[in-house]
Amino acid sequence: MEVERVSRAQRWTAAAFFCFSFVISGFLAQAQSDYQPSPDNLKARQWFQDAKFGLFIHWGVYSVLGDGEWVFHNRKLTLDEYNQLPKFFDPEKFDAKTWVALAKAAGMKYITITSRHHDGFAMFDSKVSDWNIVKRTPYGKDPLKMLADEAHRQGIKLFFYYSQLDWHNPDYYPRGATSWDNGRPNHGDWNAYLDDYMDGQLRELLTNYGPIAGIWFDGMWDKPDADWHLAKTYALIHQLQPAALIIPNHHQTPKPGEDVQTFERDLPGQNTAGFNTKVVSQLPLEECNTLNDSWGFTIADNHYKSPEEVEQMLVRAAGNNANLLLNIGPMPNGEIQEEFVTRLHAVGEWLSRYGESIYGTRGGPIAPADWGVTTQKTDKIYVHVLHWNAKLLALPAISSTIHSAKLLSDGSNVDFSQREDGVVLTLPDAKPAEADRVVVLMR
Ligand code: JFZ
Repeated sequence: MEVERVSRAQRWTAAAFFCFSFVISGFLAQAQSDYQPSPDNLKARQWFQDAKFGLFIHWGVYSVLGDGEWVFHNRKLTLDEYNQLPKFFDPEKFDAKTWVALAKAAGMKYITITSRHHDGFAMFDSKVSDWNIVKRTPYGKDPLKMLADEAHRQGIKLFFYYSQLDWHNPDYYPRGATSWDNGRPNHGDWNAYLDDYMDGQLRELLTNYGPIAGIWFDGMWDKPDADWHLAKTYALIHQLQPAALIIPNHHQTPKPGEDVQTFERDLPGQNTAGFNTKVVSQLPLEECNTLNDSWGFTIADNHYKSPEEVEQMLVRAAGNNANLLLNIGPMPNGEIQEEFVTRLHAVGEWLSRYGESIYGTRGGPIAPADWGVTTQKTDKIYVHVLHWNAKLLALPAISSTIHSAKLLSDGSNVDFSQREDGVVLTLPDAKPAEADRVVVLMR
């Protein structure tokens, strides 16, 4: 009897294992063209849309030169020249706790950090290649591990930016639009680059750092016509961490397997930057933008946005049903410059008062316009008045009946009249340096 039960259990295990491996291999082999997001993934998308605000961090050995993350390319350096940079990268002031606490103080719910940028330099402990922070720098430690541990501890989610474009690895061949003669040979193994090197590193990132909220890809635009083996890479990610969101900065219509559509320095559908798509998909949306004009640490960039400008940027993103991923470029010593810190604290203070009209909302029922935007949550419509000097603001018609209108800041009543062709609000005067007058409409 005992024996019988064991063997039956074993048969079941074997059968289950057979089915499991069949499903997994089938899943991996098959294109993600009939991609059905997993329940965990769908839940993560909801979380993402509710989160609204994230911290983008561009940090790498390029930070040493204080001239942005494109310095390798912009100065047309050779491999031999650039290879010296890691020797000077020693961020003795880096403190994961401080970074995570800063993001939290700013009211941000996630961090997206460069695990490697176009220079291909891994800012983490990678066994796939020694072109990484542990092997090549005097620092010798893995800051992403410390950041991941700290993010988990403080309850903030972590995404990894990963550049598919590579200016360093010879197997990134044939090279792309941004290539220059930096001393790489004129041959290389593209398939090895994708399947061994890139997928190998992604496997490390999704295995060794606990739950990762997603991968933020960048650089496909360097070789728009190449076969990037996307189905394979995306399947690998979803297999290793089903909830992880794939966010590609390829500036194209989303492809199967992708979970969030991102827009660089632009609101969804507005292509002022010149390289974004005007197609806005049904996926969760994100806008990334900079706090000054740069991504990576740039010593000569003093063009900081004011706290009010940043608050308005966040509000406009939310009103367009999108998140804002706001960037800082920390210094090579691991510190974050004061100009970033004060602005992030100011936005966090603003969010502590107005967060209700941002977090957990979706784009409102009224189309975004020059005067401002709307967000909505259950029975509330938040009218964000960003750019309007007149006393009366006439909004387009709203299908539901409005029962009351109040200022979010102090709960005072706002006079309004609803007619078939619109809603007219009598606005209070704007206070000096007030980024946003928020009127809450109850429907
Ligand atoms: C890309 C990166 O090149 C940049 O360094 C930064 O990481 C940013 C978030 O993403 O920026 C781009 C990408 C593509 C174009 C321009 C900037 N493009 O196609 O013109």
